[in-house]
Amino acid sequence: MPAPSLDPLDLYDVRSLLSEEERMVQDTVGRFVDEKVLPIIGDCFDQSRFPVELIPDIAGLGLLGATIPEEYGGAGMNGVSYGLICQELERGDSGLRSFASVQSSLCMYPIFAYGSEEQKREYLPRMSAGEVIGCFGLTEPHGGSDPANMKTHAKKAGDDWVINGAKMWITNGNLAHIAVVWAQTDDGIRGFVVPTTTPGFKAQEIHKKMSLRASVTSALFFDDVRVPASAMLPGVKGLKGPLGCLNQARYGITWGPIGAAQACLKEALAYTAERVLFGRPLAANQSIQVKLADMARRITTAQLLSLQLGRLKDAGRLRPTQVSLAKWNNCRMAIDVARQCRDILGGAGITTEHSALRHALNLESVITYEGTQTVHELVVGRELTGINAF
Ligand code: TGC
Ligand code: FAD
Repeated sequence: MPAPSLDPLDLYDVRSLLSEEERMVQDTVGRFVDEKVLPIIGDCFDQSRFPVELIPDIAGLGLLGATIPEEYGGAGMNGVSYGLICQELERGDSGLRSFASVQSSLCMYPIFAYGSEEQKREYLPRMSAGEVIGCFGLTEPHGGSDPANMKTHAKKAGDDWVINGAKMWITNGNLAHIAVVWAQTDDGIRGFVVPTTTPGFKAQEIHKKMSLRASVTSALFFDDVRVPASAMLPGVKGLKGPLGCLNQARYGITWGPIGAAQACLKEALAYTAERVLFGRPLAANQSIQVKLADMARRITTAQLLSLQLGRLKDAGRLRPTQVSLAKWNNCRMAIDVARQCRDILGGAGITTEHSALRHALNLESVITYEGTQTVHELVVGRELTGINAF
C-alpha cells in the first residue's frame, strides 16, 4: 500500500507532536478562521476596517487571555496552545492575531503578572470576555527601538499620578477601554492602567496605512491625565516590566507568521497546479518547484523552532534570546514566502482576491513591531559575544 502523502503545509508532521488538547485548540481556531475570517478579511483589508463583529466569537472561544488561569476568567491553556491560536489567527490575517496578542500578552499579562489582586479581579474576567479591550503604550514617536529613552512621565500629585506625554503606533488604540501605559517616574519606569475615558487622554487613529489595514493603529496623547494611586501596577519597576510583556507577545508572534506563510503556500500550490503556461501547469517547471520546496523547507524549520520554544516556555526555561532568534527567523521566513507567492501569482497576486500580498504587506509591520529584525539580531549577537552593540 502506498504511504499516505505528506501534508504540504506540515511536511514533518509537527502536528503529531501536539497533545490531543493542543490539536483540539488548533482545530477549533482553524474552523473559526475558515468559516468566519477568510470570507470577509480581504474586504476588511481593502476597507481598512478591523472586524469588530468577530470580537464576541474570539472571546467566546477563549482566545483572549488563553493562558491566564481560570480563576481570573482565562482559559488556563499552556504556551503551545497559545502559539497555535496565534498561528491559526494569523493564517487569517496578522490584524486578528495582533488584536489577540495585544489583549492577551500586552494587557492581560501585565495586569496578571504585576497587578494588585483588585486590578486582576476588576479587569481580567471582563477582558477575557471581550467586554474590556486594552491597548499597550510603550513606543514613543522619537524612537521605538530604544524604549529606555522614554519621555512620557508620571508625577505624584497627592495620592494621584498625573501623566503627560505621547505614544505612537498603538494597536487597538481607538478600540480600547483601557491603556496599559509605561511612563517615567522619579522612581524609574512604572506601568499604569488608564481608562481611556479619563480626561486628558486622546487616541487618534493612524490612517493611510499600507500594512495591517484590518487592524486599528493609533497615536495616544496624555495631557495632564490624572489617575489614582490604585491605577499603578505595583508588582514591577523598570524597563523589565514592559520587556517582560514583550517576551510573551514575541513568543506568540513566532507562531503567527507560520500561519500567514502556510496560507500563502497553500494558495501558490493551488494556483500553480491550475495555471497552464507554455502548454503545461506552472507547477511542472523546475524553477517553480524549487521555489515551492524552499518555502516548505523554511515553514518546516519555523514550525520546529516555535514548537521547541513553546515546550521550553511550558517547562519554565524560556530565555529572551531564544525568543529573539525565533521572532527574527519566523518573520523573515514569512515575509520572504509571502513575497515569493505574490510573484508566482503574477498579476492575480496584486488584488485582495488572493491573500499573498495582503500577508506580505502585513508582515512589513510584524517584522518591525515587537522589536525589529535588527534589534533581535543584536540581542542574539550580544548573547554570543557578551558585548552590547546597541
Ligand atoms: P536593559 O536596559 O539591558 O534591560 C532592562 C531590564 O529588562 C530586562 N530584560 C528583559 N526582561 C524580560 N524580557 C526581555 N526580553 C528582556 N530584555 C531585557 C533586563 O534583564 C533588565 O532587567 P534588570 O532587572 O536588570 O533591570 O535593556 P536591553 O539592553 O536588554 O534592551 C535593549 C533592547 C533594544 C533589546 C530593548 O530596548 C528592546 O527590546 N527594544 C525594542 C522595543 C520593542 O520591541 N518595542 C515593542 C513595542 S510593543 C509592540 O510593538 C506591540 S505590537 C503588538 C501587535 O500589534 O501584535
Ligand atoms: P526606530 O526605532 O526608529 O528604528 C528605525 C530603524 O533603525 C529600524 O530599521 C531599526 O531596526 C533600526 N535600528 C534601531 N536601532 C538600531 C541599531 N542600534 N543599529 C542599527 N539599526 C538600528 N508599539 C507599542 O508600544 N504598542 C503597540 O501596540 C504597537 N503596535 C504597533 C503596530 C504597528 C502596525 C506598528 C507598525 C508598530 C507598532 N508598535 C507598537 C511600535 C513598534 O514596536 C515600533 O515601530 C518598533 O519598535 C520600531 O520602532 P520605530 O518604528 O520607532 O523605529
